[in-house]
Amino acid sequence: EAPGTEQELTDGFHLVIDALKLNGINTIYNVPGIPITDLGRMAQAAGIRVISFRHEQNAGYAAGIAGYLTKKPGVCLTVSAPGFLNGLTALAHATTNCYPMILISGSSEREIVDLQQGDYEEMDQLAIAKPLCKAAYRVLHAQDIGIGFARAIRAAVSGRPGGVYLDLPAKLFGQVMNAEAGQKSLVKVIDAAPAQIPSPASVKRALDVLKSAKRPLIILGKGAAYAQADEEIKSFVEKSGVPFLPMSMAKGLLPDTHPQCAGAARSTVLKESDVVMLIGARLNWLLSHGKGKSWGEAPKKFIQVDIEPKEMDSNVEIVAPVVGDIGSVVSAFNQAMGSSWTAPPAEWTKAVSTKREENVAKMAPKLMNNKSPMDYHGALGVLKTIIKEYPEAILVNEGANTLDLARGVIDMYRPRKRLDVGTWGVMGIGMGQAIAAALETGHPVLAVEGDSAFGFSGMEVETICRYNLPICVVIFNNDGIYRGTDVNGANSDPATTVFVKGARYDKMMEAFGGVGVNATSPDELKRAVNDAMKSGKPTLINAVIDPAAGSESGRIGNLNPQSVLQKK
Ligand code: OXT
Ligand code: MG
Repeated sequence: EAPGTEQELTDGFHLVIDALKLNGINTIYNVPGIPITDLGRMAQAAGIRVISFRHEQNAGYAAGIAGYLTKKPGVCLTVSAPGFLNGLTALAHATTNCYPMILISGSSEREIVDLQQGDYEEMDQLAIAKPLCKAAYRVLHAQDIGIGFARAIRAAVSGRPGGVYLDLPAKLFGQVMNAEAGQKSLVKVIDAAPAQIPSPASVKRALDVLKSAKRPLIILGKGAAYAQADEEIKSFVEKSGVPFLPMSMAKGLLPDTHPQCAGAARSTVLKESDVVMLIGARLNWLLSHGKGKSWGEAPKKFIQVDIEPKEMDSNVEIVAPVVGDIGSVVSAFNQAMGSSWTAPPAEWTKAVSTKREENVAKMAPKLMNNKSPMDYHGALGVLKTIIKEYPEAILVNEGANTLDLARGVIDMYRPRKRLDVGTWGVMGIGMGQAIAAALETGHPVLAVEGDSAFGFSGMEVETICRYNLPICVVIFNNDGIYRGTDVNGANSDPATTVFVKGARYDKMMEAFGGVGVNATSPDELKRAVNDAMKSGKPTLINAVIDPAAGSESGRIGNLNPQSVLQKK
């Protein structure tokens, strides 16, 4: 090299940051430490939002739900072995729920790890991640960073979205290369999630089956919400005149108060329908696998719309599979239906709406009680009104009774506003999802949490205060898991499902400068939540619930195995 022509250099740190920015990824959910502390610092300096959590699992759940809300991969960045493992639950959760997410973990020296010589945080992370995600890659050379990120992004969002693992060994960050060559090595991913157009024959078959129905039903899953084809879906459902049942996170795709909504007549429509069209919903345990008691005796035909061909016939025969992305499929339906679609028999739609009105009327008086301590319905009646007044607010929800009753009681009005435990029924998503929802959407968040559920991510209230996020956490404090009334007959240890009686979770929020409120009646709860929604200040309300009000496992107590020897 001639003197005075010193070449410009770049390194692994900068190439990682440039690769993210080039692909429009502007937020990282992170817990710092060796070997990625400086990466976080430099990313922040380069204009990326680096949100620093207290535990990687919560950062991971934040990244996953960010992916769901934005259709861009949510990125979680962790340290090696233990940090990686802490993030892994969230990665597996993202894959199961079809959220696009990339878990990036720093890792230790390959040479030492592979010879198992006991390196700092030694672990073969790539091998461990592989079975739990859609794809897993390791980048060993700085010049491969561009390709590594391109593969990770494409794998996360294309086809059925999911979790991707990207392993970045510590050594990679310091590797130096020519800056221009480095820039050229980066890849801006083109058309990361290409439309998947359904075959015309499959579209016709599906509509023919739907047309032949006497008692049709449409089930909308969170895949339909993810698609962001809200207008197409709404006009399809309305044009068809078919009653629709939203799965938990599909609530609000069309308002729960829509005249065709069958949410409050769930048992009736599952049992009595003769043709069921699934749109972005899977026939897993949440739909009793499409068979058995909940589906009734009458023969049933299933139409399924899904981007993943392997989903078809997974549990029962699908007579009309339609493989494609939901936006493309539903717009093909709309086109093929033309203007001459005949609504389903009035006998059926009338029966469904009558059942719905009956159930809604039955519930209404329960929501108006002003008992103290509160029961679930009294407290939820208040929150139902608040979501009606703030339909843009995002509802995060976890627990058992707290989850199942809130799902039924709180009507949703807009798409992707209800974020909950998803396919696994996992506790711990609360604060991570609330934080990401606030950051990614700018809307206020109401997190309705069982006291047990909250415990899985409770330390992140500090994160909420640190970033001053418009999040109102309401803890349904019934002194325990399902109920606070269990007793241990054998010794002086507390029963396994009960917590400290009369705990004051609101003090946790105060410890970090947020607003804490103890609410013992629906009136007090209403005032406190309204104040929080108005002020946008980080708030935690300890809502005192009657410890005897809940039931075992909420609505899914039937899934508990029973001992024949010992009756509960
Ligand atoms: O038609 P019918 O008559 O059937 O009536 C239905 C609707 O028509 C009607 N409905 C309405 N009526 C009137 N008005 C309106 N608006 C209306 N809307 C609906 O109501 C009924 C019910 O409707 P729904 O809900 O749609 O139907 P159903 O039959 O319930 O649906 C079935 C399911 C399966 C689809 C549904 O139940 C569902 O989605 N369930 C999800 C359940 C779930 O995921 N639960 C979480 C896991 S439970 C357990 O595992 C817990 N753990 C263990 C644990 C976990 N999970 N994770 C980890 C990491 N570690 C451990 C723990 C620790 S829960 C838990 C903590 C619990 O304690 P907390 O303190 O947090 O919570 P509390 O219980 O409050 O104390
Ligand atoms: Mg509880």
